[in-house]
Amino acid sequence: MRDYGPVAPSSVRPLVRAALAGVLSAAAGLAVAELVAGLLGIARTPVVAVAEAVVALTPGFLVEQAIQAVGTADKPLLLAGVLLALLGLSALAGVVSLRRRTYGQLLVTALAAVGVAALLTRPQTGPVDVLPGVLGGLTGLMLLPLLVDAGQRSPTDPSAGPVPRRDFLRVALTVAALAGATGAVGRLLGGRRGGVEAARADLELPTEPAALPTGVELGVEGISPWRTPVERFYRIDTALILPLVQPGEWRLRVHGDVDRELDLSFSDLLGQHEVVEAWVTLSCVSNEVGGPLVGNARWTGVRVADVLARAGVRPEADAVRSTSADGWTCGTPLEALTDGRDALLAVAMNGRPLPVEHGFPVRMVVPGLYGFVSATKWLVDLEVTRFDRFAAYWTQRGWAEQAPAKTASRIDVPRAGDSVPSGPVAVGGVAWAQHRGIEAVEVRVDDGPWARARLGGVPSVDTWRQWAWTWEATPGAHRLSVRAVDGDGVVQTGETAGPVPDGATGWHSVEVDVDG
Ligand SMILES: Nc1nc2c(c(=O)[nH]1)N[C@H]1C(S)=C(S)[C@@H](COP(=O)(O)O)O[C@H]1N2
Ligand SMILES: [Mo]
Repeated sequence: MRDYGPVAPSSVRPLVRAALAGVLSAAAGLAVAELVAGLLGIARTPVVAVAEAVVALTPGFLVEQAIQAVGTADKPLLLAGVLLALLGLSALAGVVSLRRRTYGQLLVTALAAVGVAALLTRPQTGPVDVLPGVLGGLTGLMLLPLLVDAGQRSPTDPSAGPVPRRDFLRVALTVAALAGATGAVGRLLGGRRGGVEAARADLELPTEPAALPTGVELGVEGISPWRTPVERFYRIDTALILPLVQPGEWRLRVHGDVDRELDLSFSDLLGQHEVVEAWVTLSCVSNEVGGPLVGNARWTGVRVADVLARAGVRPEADAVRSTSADGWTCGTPLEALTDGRDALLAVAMNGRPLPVEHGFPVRMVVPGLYGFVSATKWLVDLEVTRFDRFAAYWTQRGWAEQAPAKTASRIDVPRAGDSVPSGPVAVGGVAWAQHRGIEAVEVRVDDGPWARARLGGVPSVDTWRQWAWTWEATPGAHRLSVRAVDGDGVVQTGETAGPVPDGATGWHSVEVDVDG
């Protein structure tokens, strides 16, 4: 690493320039973060995430005092504080770069890491959501040494004098202008997300926050909550750029093998059809045995069957090809949409408008089928057709054409690798076989006999069911396994298979240590 040597204490100019270089590289990083967030429809920039994390980490009484002291200015003030701290530390990064370039870069990396970490702690964030932080950080990291160099005497020719002020100013102003323009474009694009969030907040839907049906919770610590909170609901889709659809601009086209094509607005959809609610468990075909890609929510919407009936389905059809605002497609058997089950064009999840990530303003939910063949988010098009005339997105990529959800069960507690005391130990989890229901759940220790678990209640055959069993644990290493019996009396298969092409099978088991 190159060194600039000691800075003459009499000269403040190098320090000021280096500090400015730090501030400018941070500004450029922020601008890139803003642009990436705006482009991809990501809700939070790193600065906002850090501000939110500060609130989350600050004791409640302090937050309240602060709000009382400054009133509604609390948020702008907090954001300004985070920004100032960032710029101050970035100025410092510039200055310490004079000593050693790596010091400055370490500091910038640390600042970016704080931003990324804050993004990761926010609800509803996946790997894509940290991109603004990562790319913004890289921008700062790249620019810092370049800008520091631009302000100091030529490192290759130390005999040359200091860089003339005019030259440094030109570089600084160029970077500032580029950062400003980039940030402004990012803001503009980001405003779309803000606009859709505002429309979502204003939306009045014929639903209320979802109350739990009675008896669904067994009250055993460690079992997944029966109703999955929206912010903990798994998210799977191919959308790098989140589709942002205003309900006021949303249209649903219904066409293909129908007597009358339909072109519905959001208010047509809700105004011309009965609005119904249903608890439905949604699972992803990619879920491994024991995996997290499953959730249960109360969905509000209108029946797909009602919309199709108005269009008039022709007899030759056997499928519906649905398409999202960003061109993703899926194929669903017409039968599953019209046989009386709660196959919905859903507008709300747990009593609130769908989150943007979960398909706002309208998505499909069909009990009994994996998401990739039924649960189109950001839905805009329903084509009544035949399976032999098309292949949907994932079917083109080697996954099945039709995929009923397979019977599955999961041990939530104890967790793999846990140590538990000997004596009675609560074992429990969830089991699902959507639209067939769960009739029984059985647990076994090592290769012992299968024992029947207690079951939580359910409002229908379309949701998962909590189960629990009390184990008289004996010291040593043990393996707990679970299997379910579906509503048709079929025992979940123990044969193991991976997710491709139509869902994983096998019994979930966990190894635990029982203390002596
Ligand atoms: N538009 C769109 N809809 C989609 C997908 C997608 O990639 N794009 N993925 C599907 C898959 S594979 C699943 S499992 C569910 C997941 O829904 P969720 O993210 O609300 O949990 O959405 C389905 N709907
Ligand atoms: Mo999926």
